[in-house]
Amino acid sequence: MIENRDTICAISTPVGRGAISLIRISGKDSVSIVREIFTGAKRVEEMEGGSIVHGWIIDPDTEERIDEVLVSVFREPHSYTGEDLIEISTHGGIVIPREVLKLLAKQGSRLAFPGEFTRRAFLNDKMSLLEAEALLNVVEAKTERGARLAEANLEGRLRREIEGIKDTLLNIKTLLEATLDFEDRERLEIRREDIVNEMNRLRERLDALVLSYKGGKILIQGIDIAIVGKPNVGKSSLFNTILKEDRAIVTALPGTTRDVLEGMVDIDGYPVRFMDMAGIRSPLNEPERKGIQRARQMIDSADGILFLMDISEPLSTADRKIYETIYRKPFIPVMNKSDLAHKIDSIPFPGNPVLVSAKEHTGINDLNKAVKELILHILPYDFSEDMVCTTERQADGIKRAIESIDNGLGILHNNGDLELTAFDCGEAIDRLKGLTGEITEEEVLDRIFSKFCIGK
Ligand SMILES: Nc1nc2c(ncn2[C@@H]2O[C@H](COP(=O)(O)OP(=O)(O)OP(=O)(O)O)[C@@H](O)[C@H]2O)c(=O)[nH]1
Ligand SMILES: [Mg+2]
Repeated sequence: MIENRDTICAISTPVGRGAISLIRISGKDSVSIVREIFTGAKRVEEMEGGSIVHGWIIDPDTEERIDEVLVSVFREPHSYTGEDLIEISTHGGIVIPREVLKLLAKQGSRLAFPGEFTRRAFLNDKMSLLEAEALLNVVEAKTERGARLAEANLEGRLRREIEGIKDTLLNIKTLLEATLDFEDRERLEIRREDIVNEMNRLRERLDALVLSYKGGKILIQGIDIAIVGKPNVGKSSLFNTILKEDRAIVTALPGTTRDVLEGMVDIDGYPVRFMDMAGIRSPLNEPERKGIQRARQMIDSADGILFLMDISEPLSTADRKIYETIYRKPFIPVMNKSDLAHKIDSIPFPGNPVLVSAKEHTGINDLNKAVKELILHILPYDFSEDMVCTTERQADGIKRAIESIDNGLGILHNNGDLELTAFDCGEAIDRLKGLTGEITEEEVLDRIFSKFCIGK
């Protein structure tokens, strides 16, 4: 996309029901455009930055009053985008905000692309790419824990760590380049060891960040847990009980569920996505065959499994077969229908079975506890929420910087040319700059900002 700085507008609140709708206009002509359609206690062009005024949106062609509004004016560079920016709060609904938008377009403002306001904020140095991604995470976060993490990154925590590492790399590079002119061999050798140590420390910090992504992903996007078992063991019943909603169809007929249903629950601050699916057996017909195929795909992609069995029936070959397909994943054996007479007293699988009754809603606390343990088991060893990267782009960028550092270290170990190590440090710095957005590629920007909604 070409970076032209024309004036853009969009509805920034969700369209539809809601008391208020917020329309944003950003760009050099914001003030002159809004001036044409607004009449109020003060003229927009006379308003100070950061001030707000009450008035009316008027269709300049018919002089008809469209809506009673509040208009806030922010002046370049003290605005979200860094440009002249106006926010119009109109009444909610679908009709009025769209009408105002149409008037703005008629006056020469263009409809914004997804994420275009934030993209301009980035281009005007209002935030780094890491903070733009954190902003997206704030919106995506499903639990308080995830939101806190996103807020910390929005506030610059991850960027400061990356910048700290980048500065140290720059010092090393400068030192290496200075050492090139150095004649005294002995001192040069001392430095070589110092530099190796310093680079190893940086590598450890970057490694920790890459590892943290697994946790960041779980905290922001959630962890996927598939409810797996043979038909009729009570998967859909348990799914409904966990979600506290009557979502999935439950019948006494084996083979009821065909589609995959998913629902999100907050377990101790971790967003957990449970998936109900078809029971695994030899399918009786085409719809069931397709359902089981989907269930198998979900088993493959899930982070963890609830392996559901029916305690009121003896364990069967079908249960054992299912175990064969899930045992490579982290799983929890769950015995359902514990309200009925027990026909299983032990299982030939590892793990402590959790006893539940989806019907009587018992054992759910124990199940939640087991799920939390499973999450802690999936999270990287030593995971702390202090310093976490949350997007694949961040993890990949850091991995690439580590590669450059490793190349440089390899050269130092083999007593190679210091100039080459200096070059690798420079490359690592550039890769970190790509991460923060100091070095940008259009394609990367397109990818990041297209994930935003229109009006953000
Ligand atoms: N007594 C008792 N019955 C249960 C319990 N959980 C489920 N059921 C019954 O078991 C039958 C099957 O329940 P579902 O939840 O549909 O089982 P499912 O595993 O989703 O079955 P499919 O979708 O066919 O694979 C229904 O008649 C439920 O009422 C339970 O904890 N106790
Ligand atoms: Mg079902």
